[in-house]
Amino acid sequence: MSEEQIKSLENQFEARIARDEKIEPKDWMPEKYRQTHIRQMSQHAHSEIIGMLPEGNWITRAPSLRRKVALLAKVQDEGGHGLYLYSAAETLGISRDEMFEQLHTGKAKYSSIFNYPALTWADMGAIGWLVDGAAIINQVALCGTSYGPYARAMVRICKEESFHQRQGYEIMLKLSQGTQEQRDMAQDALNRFWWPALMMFGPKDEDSPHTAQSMKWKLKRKTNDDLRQQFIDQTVPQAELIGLTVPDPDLKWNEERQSYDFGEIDWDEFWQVVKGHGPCNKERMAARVNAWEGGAWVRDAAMAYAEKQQERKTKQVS
Ligand code: BYC
Repeated sequence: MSEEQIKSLENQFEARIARDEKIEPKDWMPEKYRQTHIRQMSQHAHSEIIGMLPEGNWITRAPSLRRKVALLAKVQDEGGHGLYLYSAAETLGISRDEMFEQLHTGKAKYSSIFNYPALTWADMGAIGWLVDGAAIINQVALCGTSYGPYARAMVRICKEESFHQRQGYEIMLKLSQGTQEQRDMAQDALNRFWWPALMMFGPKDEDSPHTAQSMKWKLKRKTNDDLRQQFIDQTVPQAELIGLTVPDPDLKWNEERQSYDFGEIDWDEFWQVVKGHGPCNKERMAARVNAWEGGAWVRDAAMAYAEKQQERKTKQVS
């Protein structure tokens, strides 16, 4: 293709983005648009799958049958989200095997939040309330993203995340109405998960290498800082309502901005965790690699079955 032809395709592409049209898998797209989406969507999928681990670990220890059923359903939903997202990413020409390879070799990232341990039952409340709460804010914006399969996956995922957030908040509500020990456990979970939840939105806009381009392509509809602020403004009143204290001495309502001012995030900690040195990075990756290796025989059997079926069909036709 000549340079002129490529320029013309790029112009048509930019015009479609400007008109808020969705880009579909068979449409022409700049290579960088395709690669950026593969990066973000596959990392999003990996986050959903790795995100099953901290909560999955508590299913057998849920304090009642009702809690166990809800947690089981939630963890299963996260697995489903990962599968939609892998399928959506595959429409961009990457295989699932390649995506797993990138995860297992550390080339692809996953959300920093899942490298923190879930130490008590209250952490199930804090994860649902804060982690799914942060995820919804990020994902509601992504429902308007420009790549059709990603946007459509987000619509369904957001509906399920909303149930997850409420089940987490309800756990925190019940604990905060309980004994002193239960209230302390809820406060301790909030203390440990508050700052890592704020880090989920990514680095500050000024330190984010991808935000400017992703905003232009309407992959991102809001910046990292805008979404973080929205999360804080929404969540602080929820903490107050159940009598918990947000662990930030600099948190203060700003009348002029009609928003909360908040303290400085520990960005060194964030980058340490992203680079693989968080409290649970090694454990999480080992669990995923083991699951992948242990499941090899299932994939082989499924492939052998599919090949046999195909052979049978070919024989019947000839
Ligand atoms: N953790 O330029 P930036 C869930 C990386 S799971 C790790 O701002 P971008 C749930 C970033 O990848 C929902 N890495 O990048 C599941 C980039 O590195 P690379 C998870 C992070 O992509 C189970 C570099 O830092 N949600 O709901 O424009 C149970 C520079 O950042 C993080 C999603 O995945 C981080 N927190 O913006 C419960 C949402 N932040 O790729 C709940 C989809 C940044 O150049 N993803 N990095 O090596 C996004 O919206 C965007 O990718 C981000 C980052 C806002 C996260």
